[in-house]
Amino acid sequence: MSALGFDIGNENCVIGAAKHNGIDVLLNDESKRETPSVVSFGEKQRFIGSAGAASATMNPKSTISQVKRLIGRKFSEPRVQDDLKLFPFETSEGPDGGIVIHLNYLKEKLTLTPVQILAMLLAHLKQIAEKNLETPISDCVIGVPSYLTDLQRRAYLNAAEIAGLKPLRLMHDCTATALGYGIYKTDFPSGGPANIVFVDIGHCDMQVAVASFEPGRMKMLSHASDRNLGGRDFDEVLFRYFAAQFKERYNINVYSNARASLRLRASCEKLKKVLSANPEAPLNIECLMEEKDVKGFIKREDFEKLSSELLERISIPCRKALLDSGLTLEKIHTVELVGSGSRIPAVVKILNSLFGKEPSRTVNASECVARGCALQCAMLSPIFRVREYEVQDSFPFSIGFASDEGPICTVTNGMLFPKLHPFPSLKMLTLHRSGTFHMEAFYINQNELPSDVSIGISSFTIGPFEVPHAEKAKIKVRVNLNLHGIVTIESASLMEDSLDDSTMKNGDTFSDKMEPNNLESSSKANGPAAVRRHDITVDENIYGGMTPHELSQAQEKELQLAQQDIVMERTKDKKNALESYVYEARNKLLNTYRSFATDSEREGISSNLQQTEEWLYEDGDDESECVYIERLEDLKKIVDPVEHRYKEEEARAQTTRSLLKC
Ligand code: ATP
Ligand code: K
Ligand code: MG
Repeated sequence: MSALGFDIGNENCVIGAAKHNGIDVLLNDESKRETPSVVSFGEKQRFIGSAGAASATMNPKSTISQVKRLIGRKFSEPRVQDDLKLFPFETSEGPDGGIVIHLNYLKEKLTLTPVQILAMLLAHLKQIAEKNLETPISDCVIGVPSYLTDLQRRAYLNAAEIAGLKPLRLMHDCTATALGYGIYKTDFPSGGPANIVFVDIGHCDMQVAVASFEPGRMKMLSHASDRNLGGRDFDEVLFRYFAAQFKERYNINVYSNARASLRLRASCEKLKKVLSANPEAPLNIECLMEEKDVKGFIKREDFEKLSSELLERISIPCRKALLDSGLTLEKIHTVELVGSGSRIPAVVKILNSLFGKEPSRTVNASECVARGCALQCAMLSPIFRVREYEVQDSFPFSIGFASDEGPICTVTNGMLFPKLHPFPSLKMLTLHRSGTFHMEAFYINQNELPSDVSIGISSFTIGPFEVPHAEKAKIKVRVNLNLHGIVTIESASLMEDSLDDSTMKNGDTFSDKMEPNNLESSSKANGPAAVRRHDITVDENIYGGMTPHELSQAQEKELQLAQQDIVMERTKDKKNALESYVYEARNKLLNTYRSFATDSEREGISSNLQQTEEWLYEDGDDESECVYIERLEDLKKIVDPVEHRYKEEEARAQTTRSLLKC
């Protein structure tokens, strides 16, 4: 058994694994610590991760990257549309308003959702981990951006389920980073908590969090983010600059050509990295399009000028996180910079002036999320013993509840979990109802949410139930903002409470409006022994997402696609086996087997080997597994007798040698 942590970045994924002596980052098939977040559909099989990235330029229309941008989102969202314009693959609106990806695969039309693509990535990471650790894996913790909505969190869980993984927690990226940072650190300043700001700038987004550390525990004070600001936006600045330049200078329209766009974007990214270390950088692409070689050049200061709007936006979530943490700048001990997008010198400069101190880079910027998640997984798993350490996260959006008859607790407008409420968190609602009723979970404040997110989360039907001797019964509803940051009604029960009955008989009026004292904490959930409770059915209706039927269909599809990949891998193996057999047999026939075959046997075998070799390069280049197996069997039939004679002779010689030794 092991405990895994996954960082699913928009560009790269990282796998952390808790072992008994610490956390390791696992290497992929190419011995790399980062695995590209890419799924590519080849002619007959999928290529995922590094192999997917390798086939991206050859197959732009059937290569899906940046799926993180699309998970749990609506096709019609303006920002989604902006992204889709940049992606070479084809998409459309799904029946539920979600995104559907269209592919041609195995001579058929294939439609997939972003959740299914994420599942493929997760399954690939799972496979890498299983190969590394030589054991089946299901327990994991997956890092997620703090700005994810309820629906998006559910989408991550769906993807994990399709991939055969069991996430013990979806963990906010910055919380994972903070956990890894704090748990073994001993050199915090004395006298009060150490407050650290974490700034993570990745490929597509930036997240900022303020965490406070004390011996044995940490607490997330605030989360803020810009889900549309990351390294790729700086690439885009360069892309637009050079596309315009090339239009003028070479008369080519890069936008009209998917492959050329892809190549120019990739070159701009490289150029950007060069500019992080050098004051200027050249750009050269051979045969970009219309058989034209292109050349360009840019100075760092010009790049910074072109990026000024982006650079200004960096400070917005930083200010917000600081404000929400309730701390002043003087109370901030350190600013820790993570995520590879933060390597741009101008970004560091801005943070430096904003916080009034040089940001540190003591955390491993590309691995911290995966490591923190692995650590959390080990802490949650019963088979690992990790030092006692308390992690208290906070939720970035306010969540409220309403029922048929208005908001629960009118005083607070239905607020159940105010912004930055610690979670996981259980709340007990006490309502008085006479029959089946409905409740609704929603985000209270549109302003806290990323743009385009609607406030509705889910609705619940609670009932039916019998009301004994009274018009209204006391109903207790347990609401859980769970470890994943997903809000659910965990249970509802009818309370047969003698005390309530008596007050009712006294003619008291009952209100289901929540008064503050009706908001009990979970510890008071078990009432006095006199109370009898009966469970009531709760029917949950989530606004969007997958139905159980769709989920099982997706699981089936994934199995089928995975099986196809396995068959193709095996076919390659069998073809390779046949190929090496041909070379080996030819070699042996000339050497070790030489005196054990008759002339005609040798001739027969030779010509057969020759034929097979030619066949392999021509008609047999792309055959099915069993054809290669048969072909190999056929060859073996004529080579085996010779080999047999040779082995017999070898054995005889061996016996003679050992007899002589005696
Ligand atoms: P996200 O967190 O947004 O989902 P991710 O975790 O995959 O994405 P990272 O691996 O943290 O992203 O960062 C990738 C980004 O960092 C890319 O945009 C890449 O171009 C950029 N990057 C990497 N190295 C440098 C560098 N030396 N200078 C500037 N940018 C860099
Ligand atoms: K990453
Ligand atoms: Mg990241």
